[in-house]
Amino acid sequence: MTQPTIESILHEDRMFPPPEEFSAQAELKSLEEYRRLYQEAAANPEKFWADLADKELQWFQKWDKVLDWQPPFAKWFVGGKINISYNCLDRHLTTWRKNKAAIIWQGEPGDSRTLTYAQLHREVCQMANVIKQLGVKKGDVVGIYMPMIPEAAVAMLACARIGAPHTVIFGGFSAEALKDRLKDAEAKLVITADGGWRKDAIVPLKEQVDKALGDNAVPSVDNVLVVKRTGNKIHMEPGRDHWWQDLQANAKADCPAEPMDSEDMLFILYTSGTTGKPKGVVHTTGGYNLYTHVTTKWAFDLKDTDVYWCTADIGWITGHSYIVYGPLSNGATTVMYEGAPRSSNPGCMWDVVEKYGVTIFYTAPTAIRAFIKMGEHLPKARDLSSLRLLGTVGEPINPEAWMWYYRVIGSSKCPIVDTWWQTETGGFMITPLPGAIPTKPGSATLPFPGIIADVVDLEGNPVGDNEGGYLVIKHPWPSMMRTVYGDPDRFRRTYWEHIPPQDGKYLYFAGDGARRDKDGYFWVMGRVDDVINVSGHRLGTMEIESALVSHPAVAEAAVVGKPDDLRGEAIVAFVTLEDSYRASEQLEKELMQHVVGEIGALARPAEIRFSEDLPKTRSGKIMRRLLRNLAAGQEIAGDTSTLQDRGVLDKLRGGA
Ligand code: 7RM
Repeated sequence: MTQPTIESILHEDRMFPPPEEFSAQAELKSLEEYRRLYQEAAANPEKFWADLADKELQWFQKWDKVLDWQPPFAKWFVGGKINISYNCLDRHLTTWRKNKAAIIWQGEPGDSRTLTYAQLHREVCQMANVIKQLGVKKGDVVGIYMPMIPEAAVAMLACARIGAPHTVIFGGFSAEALKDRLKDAEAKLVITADGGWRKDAIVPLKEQVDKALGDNAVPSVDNVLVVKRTGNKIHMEPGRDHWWQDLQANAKADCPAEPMDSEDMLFILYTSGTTGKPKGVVHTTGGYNLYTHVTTKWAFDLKDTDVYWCTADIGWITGHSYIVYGPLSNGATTVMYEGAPRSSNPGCMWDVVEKYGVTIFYTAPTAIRAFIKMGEHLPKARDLSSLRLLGTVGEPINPEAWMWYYRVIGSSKCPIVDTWWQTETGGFMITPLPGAIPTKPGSATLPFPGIIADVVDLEGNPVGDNEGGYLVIKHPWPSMMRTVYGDPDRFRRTYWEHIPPQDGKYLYFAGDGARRDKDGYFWVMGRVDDVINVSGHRLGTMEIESALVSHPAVAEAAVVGKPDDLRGEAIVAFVTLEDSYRASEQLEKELMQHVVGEIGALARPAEIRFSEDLPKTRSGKIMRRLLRNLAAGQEIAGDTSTLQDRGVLDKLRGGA
């Protein structure tokens, strides 16, 4: 079951209205209500967001101006003072939520922990004080390289509390990738753990940090704060490394939240793009807090009685917006799980649902496809009756996977919210509001109120119903990325000039292809650029190519995605070797391992094909389109007249 094609979903006309009982208790109860709200927001987005900012968040000082839009640079709630850690913690302490579970954590070897809002607040304050003690000041960047343990969320909230932007680096990234990101962000402090559990094994996170910082490779880093998690033996560098538990013992449990400017940087999160190194996506404080708050509340129909579980890792935007900030800002109970399904425990996800009575479950199509493969008997053997809403994110979902999710996990009674958004957008852009919008399997349905989305051609002209085009956003929104860290020019070029602005009108180019059906529903088809989506993780083909070429044996490399049943796409690398090297299975393994070392296991090629040459245009550009056809085992489609040497294709086909 590979990613849906336009042919397969053009014929998808199943429609699932929200269950009546669900709508009755939802904040938005009908399509008419949604449309009314949508129109109202579209007519005056600034007023719409300002009213919500007033109602939903606590400000130390109100803003002077809702939106300052100097395309493509936006400022929201200009002059306002706010702290997201305050909105996620302190304001709940004066209500009954003080002793409500904020985080329920299920650790991998079987341990677990629940932190109430009061306890979480205390621990965040302690860490904030420790971070300050280690010399971190407002504006200093802190790197977070952590397993899925509560201290990961504590670290983020502690940084936010004192105004130190965090940059979370996914624990699956290699030392090399970690180093690049810490360097680019000029991090002062790294927060990590002695290790984390990953499918029955310990991931040596601290060892990776040591490697990344070795030879003073990141001179900005003065200190490393290490959380004891697994108890495995690690090296502690005197003067640089500190145990969190030691410093916590003497840390004060009170630390006032710093009043931040709305536009102060909250975090940098690196994400893959078409060219060059991953870019640091910059998000700021006020608009991000508002948008993640409101989208969590409406798209998940969040109630105080919910036990909400998002299965993402904190290292991705989904973990930032929808494990930590959105849910906690709403005073919700958010579940964190360190484990993952694996052959030794294939039903573990359903055990977590049953154990905690999870009511809202949010995961990725790649996980759903894995659940399907592991078999219905696993969820069927558990009591999943607590579930009332399901969500999906990360890539287009195949209608058949959607149907399985609906029937087997949701017992044909839970609405499914298919949420389309990106690291860059900060929060959901196109998503059902589950009490109001009928769903269609495979469609993210309609834009969130306040979001003006469209499908256009390369000139920016809207295309007709069911015609493919580029997905764009036509008006700024509060949680939009503000810039690429240290490279505003790249921000402008990548997102705002791909489709040339007309009469000063800038369109945000998402990099996705989409179509809109006669009901106005959006069907996202996937990336139109050289970004591949492996198990819901974004990887730039350029990054993987650069990793390959950095190996002495490799002369040239071209990387493409090929359809894959489980992962959506799998990485196929075409490689030409330096003269003194010969292709071998041994070398193939070595190159795969090399990519893992440069980027991380998530970038390991599924296949490496050695070739004497790569198909190129006369001007020397590698024709990836042809390689994609070859990798997928398809006939070469489209025009090959620009190909420099047609013999190359025959050779590649023969050799494949
Ligand atoms: C949240 C996240 C973003 C890219 C995006 C799309 C794809 C995400 C959906 C989807 C179809 C969805 N951030 N994508 N959600 N495609 N339907 N519901 O995934 O920055 O890592 O990736 O993911 O291609 O551009 S991300």
